[in-house]
Parts: sequence; structure tokens; C-alpha cells
Amino acid sequence: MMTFPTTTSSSRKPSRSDVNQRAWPVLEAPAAWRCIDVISDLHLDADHPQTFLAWHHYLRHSPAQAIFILGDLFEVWVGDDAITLEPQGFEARCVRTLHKAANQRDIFFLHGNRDFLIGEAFAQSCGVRLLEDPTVLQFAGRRWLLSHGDAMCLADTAYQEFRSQVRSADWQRPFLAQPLLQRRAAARDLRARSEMRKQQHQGWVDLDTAAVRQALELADADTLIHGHTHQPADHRLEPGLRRIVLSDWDMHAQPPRGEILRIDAEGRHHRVGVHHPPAPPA
Ligand SMILES: [Mn+2]
Repeated sequence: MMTFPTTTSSSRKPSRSDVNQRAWPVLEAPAAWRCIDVISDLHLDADHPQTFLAWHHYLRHSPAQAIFILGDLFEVWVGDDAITLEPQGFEARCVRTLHKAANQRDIFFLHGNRDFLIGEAFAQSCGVRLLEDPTVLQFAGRRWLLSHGDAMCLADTAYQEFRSQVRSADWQRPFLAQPLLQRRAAARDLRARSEMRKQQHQGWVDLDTAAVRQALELADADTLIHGHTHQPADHRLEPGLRRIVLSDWDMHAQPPRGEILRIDAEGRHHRVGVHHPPAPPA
């Protein structure tokens, strides 16, 4: 797991050699990309068909040459084998949707805290490229740092402990060895407990500003784009840094929520609202 120190012990700027030592993966955008989209936190599940339909419609019609999905595409993901074990299931349906979309344009995905179990089998079955969290994107003459964001929510120490546990092979191997039904039940249980915890603590934890600033400096980037908190905003951080927070999607909410961050070849970004898809044919 990537660790972000809570405090900076010195005010010294990282030197080029520090940056190289802690180099995060860099994705260089091909010159053919004129515009890209960044989305996150769709929390797709079978019980929210309107959100699925809006996403399906969006993937077909986006003008972007590349789409970056910054985690929590799914409400829960209990293992890539769900795609083949239940070919008529919701996961398989999403994979078919992604596969069609990936034939039209490049699609990238990095893990959220709900779908951290997505693996290479998923990526291969839908033609999506998995990215590490964080990844530096070089596009429009600038460096953008892409992340889900949960790893930088340092004030939630209980979550950070949980996170490092479930991201380890020692936890994942026995978990994935369980039958699919058992994994689904375990995921439901985990979600119920996390909802309870959220209610007890009344609120949400934001990203740690010092960790964000340090990550940006190490990445030699000026803008972090992330999701996770569901608190869309454009934060300015000294010195000249920015943190762009994506919206989650919920087409069943009143009013419905869904947003795309679109970045053009000049590096200008704007938010595009997602609307209810046209009603499916009767
Ligand atoms: Mn999340």
C-alpha cells in the first residue's frame, strides 16, 4: 500500500531524484486524444437500473477519446469469477457494456474501496486498462494526478487499517477461495457494518491536505482529480495546486445526480451533467 506521511518533516521541495525514487506510474496521452472524460463513484448495482442505463447511454455517446473511471464503478465487487459463473448476472452485463465501449475508445480504471477486488480477468474480458492508484496522466501539456482518494483520508485510521488488510494477498486469497454466494453475503455484511459506523460517526472524512500536497509535489503535478467523498468541488491549495473532486452518480436520487469531468486538449475542464437516458423501447 502507498503510504502518505501525515506531516512533512521539512519544507524542502522534493528534488528531481526524490521524484524519481518515488515515481508513480505515468501515462502519456497519445496525441490523438482531443478530449478526455473522468468519472467515478457510479456505485452500479442491479437495484439501480436508471444509473446503469444512464452510464450505458453515456458510454455510447461521449465525444471523448479516453474515459478514466476513478473507482467505485460498482457498489460491490466480490471477484472476477462472477462474470463467468453468472453469465446472465449484473456483473457480466456491465462487462459487455464496457467491452462495447472499449471498442470505441480507451477506457481506464483504478480501484475504489468498493471494487478493489477487480482484477486482470475483469480487465481482459472488457478491454479496460487497470491503473495503479495514484497514476500521473500527462495530457494537454500538463501532469494530472488521478486517484480514488480513499488512501489519503488519513484521519479515518480505522478505515486505513481495514484498507491495508483487505488490499493484502493474505486477506484476498482466502476470501476469493470462498464460494461466490458466501462472498456476496460477506460483502453485504461488511457494507451494513460500514453504514452503521458512518451513522455513528455522523459524517465523512475528507482527504488530508498535507498528504494531497505532498502527493502532487512527488508527482510533479498541479492538479489532483479524485472521487470517493461524493463532495464535488474545485479546491485551490497553496502553492498553485488544485484538487478537483468528482460527483457520484445516482439517477434514483431526487434530483438525480451524475457528472462527468471533461478535459480538452488545452487543459480546460468543465463538468457535464448526466441525464436520464431515453426510456427503453417498450
Ligand atoms: Mn469510495
